[in-house]
Amino acid sequence: MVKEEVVLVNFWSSPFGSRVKIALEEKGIPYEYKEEDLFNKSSFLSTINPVHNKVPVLVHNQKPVCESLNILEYIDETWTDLSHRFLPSDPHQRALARFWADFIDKELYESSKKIYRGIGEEQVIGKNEVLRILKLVEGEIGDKPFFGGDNLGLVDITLIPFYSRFYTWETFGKFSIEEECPNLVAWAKRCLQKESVAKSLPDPIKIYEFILDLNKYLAK
Ligand SMILES: N[C@@H](CCC(=O)N[C@@H](CS)C(=O)NCC(=O)O)C(=O)O
Repeated sequence: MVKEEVVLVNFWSSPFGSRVKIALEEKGIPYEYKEEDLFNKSSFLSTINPVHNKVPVLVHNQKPVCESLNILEYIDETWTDLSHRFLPSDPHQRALARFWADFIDKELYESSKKIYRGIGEEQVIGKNEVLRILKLVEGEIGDKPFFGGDNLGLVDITLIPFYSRFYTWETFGKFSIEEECPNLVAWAKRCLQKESVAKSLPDPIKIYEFILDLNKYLAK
């Protein structure tokens, strides 16, 4: 068998990078981890992601794949024989999973930034937007253990990295996500029981401290 070379280029706090870590862990794919200093980006990053110059990038046998959702689908399509599939086989179910993953991807990060970067009215807007998104998403779990059914699927892997940021959002925004979205928090706790998730998510306190420092750095 040809030896696979799998490298993940990432920055430790990235929720997008955590998605890729979870996917690789779920499939049991051995990989090399390369931490990229986003405050002093390497020339390697611009070689492997010349369009966006962002992490994560998965380099599989020297071929880079960019954009976390694209990487998740690439992993799912490349290692089909390992573990379960992240995307359902039914085309309509697959379209729905892609819809929700895309919705989370486009909306949640940007709205959440208003909570910890904004002040006054902007912060309130961010909090309301985040709760609207989380409540819509929560409605999609239904009575399944995971969005993907009995296993983690595309939507679970897209959303769960943001759980590490709930503490930051709640502390800055002075609200409780568990009070507003109890089923979603129960889902997140279920996800954390999976080793693939537990070992891929950064510590919420470290994220909070990092964001405090980043806010100071950006204010300079
Ligand atoms: N849509 C991208 C987002 C990636 C992204 O925003 N990465 C951030 C780290 S969390 C980054 O590399 N930022 C560096 C920069 O913006 O210069 C994905 O899903 O992979």
